[in-house]
Amino acid sequence: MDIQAYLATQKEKIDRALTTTFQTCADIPPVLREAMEYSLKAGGKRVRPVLVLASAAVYKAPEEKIMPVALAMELIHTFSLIHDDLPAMDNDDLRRGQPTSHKVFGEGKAILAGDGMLSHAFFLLARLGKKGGVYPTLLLEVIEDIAKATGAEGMVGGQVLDLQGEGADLNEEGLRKIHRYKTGALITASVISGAKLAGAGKKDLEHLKVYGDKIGLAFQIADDVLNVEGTTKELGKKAGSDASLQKTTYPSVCGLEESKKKARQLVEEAVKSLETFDSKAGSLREIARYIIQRKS
Ligand code: GRG
Repeated sequence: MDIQAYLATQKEKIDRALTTTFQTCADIPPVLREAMEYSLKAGGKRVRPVLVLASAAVYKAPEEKIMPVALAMELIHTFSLIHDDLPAMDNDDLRRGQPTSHKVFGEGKAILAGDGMLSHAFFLLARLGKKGGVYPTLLLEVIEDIAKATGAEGMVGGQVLDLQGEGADLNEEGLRKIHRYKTGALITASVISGAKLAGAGKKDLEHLKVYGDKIGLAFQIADDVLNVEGTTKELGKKAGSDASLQKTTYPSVCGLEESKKKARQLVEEAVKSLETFDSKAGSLREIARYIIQRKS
């Protein structure tokens, strides 16, 4: 398959759905709507929603049924980026090639735009129960998984460990833990939620969890490498920021070449975890390979 063409098609569909997601919410204050749409429209690779749709496609689920979950994952991710860029956290001026939310709207509105997105994500998920076609207990399980992956035992917890780790002398194990929480949890939840709602069985879900965990870690290692090797223009965010913040990263602990080797190994293991799946898992296999080949 042509992974670039596949990703472009999926991204276009997701972008289209994202632009209409607030349309039915008439009461959003205009400036808040503007701030939320600003960050969503700024771009982004849409890796998490692509994963939701790709894992559901393994079970031939209709895309329109799964799309709200895909949008929810992108909303949660974009919320995390807005908050991550704040002066109290990484203090970044550039994201997705544009000035960060707080630079344009001020810190207060940027925080609230992130809060609004997080709430809207769970609104979309809960509304799936009303639309029918999803067993309430299954939906609740998916909402539980996503809430856990987002919160204190997932991404938010990972961000706290990341803040604590600035300037600290972390070893690879400590770093792996931060990456697994901060980045991996949401990636794994994307894979699992799409598959669960599409009807995946217990055994498949176990394999998909291994796949998600492996690509999640590979994704963050690739991000650490790109922060060293990429340019600000390519990345759409400040290159070299990890070193300026004295962050412990894979390249700082293991060196650049060893980090790349580890990422390649994880991708191989991720692909291997899908060996019992047929050709319908082809997109998941290619996404795993793309994750370490990307330039942004
Ligand atoms: C303060 C409540 C509260 C939450 C904050 C900030 C945060 C939680 C979590 C940080 C999440 C974060 C920035 C993780 C790093 C993961 C990462 C590699 C982000 C970049 O993802 P890409 O490359 O970005 O998918 P695009 O722009 O393509 O979507």
